[in-house]
Amino acid sequence: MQRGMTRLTVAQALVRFLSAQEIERDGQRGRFFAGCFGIFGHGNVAGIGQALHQYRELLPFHPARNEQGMVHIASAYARQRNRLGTFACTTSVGPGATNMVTGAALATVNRLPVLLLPGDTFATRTPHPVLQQLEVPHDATVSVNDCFRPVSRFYERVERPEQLIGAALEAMRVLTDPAETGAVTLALPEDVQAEAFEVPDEFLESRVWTVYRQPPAPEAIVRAADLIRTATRPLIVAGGGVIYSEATAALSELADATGIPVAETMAGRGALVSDHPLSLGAIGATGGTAANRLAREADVVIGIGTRWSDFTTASKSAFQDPGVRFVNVNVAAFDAGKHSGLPVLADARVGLEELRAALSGWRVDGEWERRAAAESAQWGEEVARVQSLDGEQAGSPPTQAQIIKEINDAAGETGVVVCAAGSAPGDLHKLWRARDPEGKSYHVEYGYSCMGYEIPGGMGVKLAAPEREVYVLVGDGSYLMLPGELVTVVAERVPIVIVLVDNHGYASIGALSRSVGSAGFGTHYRFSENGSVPLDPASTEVLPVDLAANAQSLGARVVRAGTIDELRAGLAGARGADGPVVVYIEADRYRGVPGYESWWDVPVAEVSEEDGVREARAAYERAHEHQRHYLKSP
Ligand SMILES: Cc1ncc(C[n+]2csc(CCOP(=O)(O)OP(=O)(O)O)c2C)c(N)n1
Ligand SMILES: [Mg+2]
Repeated sequence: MQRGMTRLTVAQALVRFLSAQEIERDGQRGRFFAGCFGIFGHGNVAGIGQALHQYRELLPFHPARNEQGMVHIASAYARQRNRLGTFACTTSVGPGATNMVTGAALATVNRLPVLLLPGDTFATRTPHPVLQQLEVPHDATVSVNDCFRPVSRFYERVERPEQLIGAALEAMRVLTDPAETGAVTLALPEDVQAEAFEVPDEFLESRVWTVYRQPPAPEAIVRAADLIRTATRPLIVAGGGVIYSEATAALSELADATGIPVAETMAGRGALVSDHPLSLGAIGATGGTAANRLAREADVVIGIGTRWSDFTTASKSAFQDPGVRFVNVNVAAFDAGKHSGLPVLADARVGLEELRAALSGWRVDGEWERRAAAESAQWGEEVARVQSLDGEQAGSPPTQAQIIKEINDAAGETGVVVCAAGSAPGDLHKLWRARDPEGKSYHVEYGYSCMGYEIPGGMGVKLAAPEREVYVLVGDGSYLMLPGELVTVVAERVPIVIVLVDNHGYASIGALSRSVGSAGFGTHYRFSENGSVPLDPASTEVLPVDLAANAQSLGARVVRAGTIDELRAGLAGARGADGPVVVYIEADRYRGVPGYESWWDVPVAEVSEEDGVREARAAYERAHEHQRHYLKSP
């Protein structure tokens, strides 16, 4: 054996490498991989599984229940840590591996680092076809892991041991680069995992990856400041990049110095505390009147760390000024170029600080500032009105708006709400009062809006921030997608509060379906009209399903709340628990929070025999006229 070399299996070398990776930003340094989640099968148990066991002191292992769920845990952890840490995820070959594809897409869409280590079929191909292998007759190099290619920011199949070294370093470069990050997949054939090779000791030594704060090009800042100075109705749109870059203080300083009002995307919600005088709150399809009215008139829109999703832009109808122009401060060139914007390629914090310096002495038109204050005050009244609408008094269960208010109050300044899909994200986006100056109280995964993210997501947040209280808001539909991960939360003794809102089906899609003329078809949990046994006409509408009992059977402490008062008591009683507490509550399916002067492009059937659809199509065509291309160059 050569000097400076150690003979290890590929899996052992990889586990040791992962445990030695560190990340640093602003002089703060820490380990990058908090551990490894996994589910073992023949495709990883003898390779990665053996290595994780041998080095369990170096890289803590956590068993998960569903491979998708464990990727969600890693994504949520990474988001809460502002992308300065994550978990690795190991699976067997075949179904275990492909179960991670949805998680990979979620991470990549949201630009969150996760390292995926799916097992793969033999590099030698000798025993093929192995259990769970997909055979592709015309291409022997294909395996199901090729599904990871479009959803990964870096993909490699390690077919020979020596390949591991380059692959691992490239994986780390991508994971720790804020402009490139997302899911990174290293597919590991099961024979290669167990194969030994001479590993250079340097590969195993501690390695620090520094996240530098990319400064903007000086000319770009001059041009951006010149453009903003010409504006009479400028608007800042704060995205997730503001929070990941820890730029919330820089944002409020820029707003204070210039008087430019701030609207927030889903990922950027909470970038400015809600009681800041220039906070307009949520913008876009799930936005409020303050942000949406000012957006309609804005002449220069300054996007900071946003990827301009259709929810933010109201499907490109939010900004209606004919000459509207965009400045995009973003660490990713891909996003900085959107909407024909003036690209300011930079870290959000440095970009905001330099913009403030370049705009020194300039202040927004007083009329616009007064407008912002008036709209903001009016929106605050509307939020209070909506949250005072009492379902119970109307003889029905509490409304979701009321439930959100209780969670918001319980969460205080630093508690975190976690959510992903259904009607709750839109309601939260509109109603949440953000109080944490670091902008970490609002964790709604709305890039992929993946049902099932909520419970594993809450666990990831709590692992990343044990000092914060975590409140998961999950609908009955989302709960049923991935309830098994509750067992992981129980096993790991993670004290989070899960508010399970049962409205007997997909209230959100039901409302959407009614709005496109399809009467809520297929969105209500009830006995099927096409069921195997003829439907008893006297049967009740609600299915005999007890989700609270389900959660209890999975090991959680469960509180059944029938009223808002019982919800409040349940939330208070959950404090100090040593594991998850599920507060189950039924909510009014139909008394939802309305939309506010916005639109979402969901195409309606152009021809139909149904009157409702024809009416919806006519409304769709009228709304569509407001869609823009934003082609005007800055
Ligand atoms: C994995 C996945 N499948 C489908 C969808 C489409 N979808 C969005 S919301 C929703 C219904 C969610 O139901 P629930 O969690 O009960 O929330 P509610 O709409 O009732 O508030 C569906 C099916 C999705 N977002 N994610
Ligand atoms: Mg529901």
